[in-house]
Amino acid sequence: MTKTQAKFGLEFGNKLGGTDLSIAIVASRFNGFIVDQLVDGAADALNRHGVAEDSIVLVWVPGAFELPLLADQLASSGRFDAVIALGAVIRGGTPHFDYVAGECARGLTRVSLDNGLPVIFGVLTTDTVEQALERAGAGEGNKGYDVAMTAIEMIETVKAVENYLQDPGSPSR
Ligand code: INI
Repeated sequence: MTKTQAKFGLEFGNKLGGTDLSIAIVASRFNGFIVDQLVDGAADALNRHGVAEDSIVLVWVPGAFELPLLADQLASSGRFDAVIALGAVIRGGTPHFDYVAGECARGLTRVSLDNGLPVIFGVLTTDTVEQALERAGAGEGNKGYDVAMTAIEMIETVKAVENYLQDPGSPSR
């Protein structure tokens, strides 16, 4: 995540702080040997940023196509600050790659906008298993880690803008 210098008197974003957050993760079992590593990466990021383990719920679904439905169930419950969707769609072994990957992305976007909640896209879409594994490594280069950071940032930014819009005079951003 790139940090940018503030350019204006009023700016939002770039804030990270995970305490008191409740996060739902929905993950697909298809290509589970890769998705497991994304889940580990996400757990690592959330843990390092102070999200309590008992404030994280993990739900498994069969494949990436099923992610939007469960993401919607979790998002609409009102219990979570964000939903992180994790999966791996690999073109090599997937004649219907475009349908699975496309509908998954479209569905998750809809869930986010319909519920007004950050729904974070942590679904790898690659040509090969090797490319997917490269993005699911330990430490640097783990998409699960990266999208968990995106979730924390988006929660903070949405809240800050919400507070500002409700009370533009308030100094807390
Ligand atoms: N699901 C994935 O998550 N990744 C894939 O690569 C994949 N392939 O290769 O087909 C895949 N298919 C299953 C799909 O997500 C649904 O579970 C299935 O179509 C039932 O709705």
